[in-house]
Amino acid sequence: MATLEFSKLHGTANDFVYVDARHGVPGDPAELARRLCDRHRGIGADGLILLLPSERGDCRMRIVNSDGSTAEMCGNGIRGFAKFVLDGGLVRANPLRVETDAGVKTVRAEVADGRVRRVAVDMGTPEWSGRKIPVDADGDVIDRPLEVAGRVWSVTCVSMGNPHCVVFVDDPGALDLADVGPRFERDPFFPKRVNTEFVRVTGPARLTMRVWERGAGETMACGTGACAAAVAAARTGRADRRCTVALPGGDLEIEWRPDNHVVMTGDAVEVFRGRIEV
Ligand code: ZDP
Repeated sequence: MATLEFSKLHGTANDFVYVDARHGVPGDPAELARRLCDRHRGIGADGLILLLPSERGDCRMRIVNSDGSTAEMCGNGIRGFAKFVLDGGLVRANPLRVETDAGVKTVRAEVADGRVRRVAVDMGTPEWSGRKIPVDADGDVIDRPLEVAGRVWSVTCVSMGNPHCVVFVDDPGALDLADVGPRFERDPFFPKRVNTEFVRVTGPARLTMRVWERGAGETMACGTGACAAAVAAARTGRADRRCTVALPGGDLEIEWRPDNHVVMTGDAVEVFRGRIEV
């Protein structure tokens, strides 16, 4: 048995357990994530996020989904990560350069009364090339028909460091996501599985979406997913390059800059800190 200190934070209600793992963690991170994220037998979270040392940035973030799989990048999680690191004085740098499996991201924290409140993240550039996302297609996948769960959907695919499939629909609220989501996630068109966003364009600068996340199921929000929805909407002429994405857990502001970088801004909230025997 070992005692693990953790913080629990959320960004737009996408919640994570954060652990300073610069000196290691007890046992296997995948097993640890499954135990800690369990909402009945553990702390409860959509994923586990570890602070690690970095040679390329100020620090490194690793995200393990609640099912134990590893994700390359995590938009809501990286905002909480900045708050965890900066409020705790674990690393002192703002902007903070965070190494992820999707490259080094620059994170700017808005601080008020000595606490991080909102965070803007340069999420890098979208990757549209099918094989690189990866999806099982050559070239870009823009409004392409794909049959899943006995229905033909029009899908636009993009990587924001992790793979996304954006589907524009009239009424995301009417979908049986628990049925349709896993079928997208496990469809052979997506060799590394996929995060799927069901999006309604509600104005020239406003999208409403629900997300089924790879390795985590339906969540209240997905930062990389909101970026994916925004660039897919802009590229297909459905919305402006600057928009608000409304998710069940709250709003995210997304800007697809002229230099092709996507900047996401949203909240970062600490819920509690604690110790747990593992
Ligand atoms: O790519 C994946 O496996 C995602 N489930 C990772 C988590 C993404 C996240 N919800 C986000 O906000 O980008 C943290």
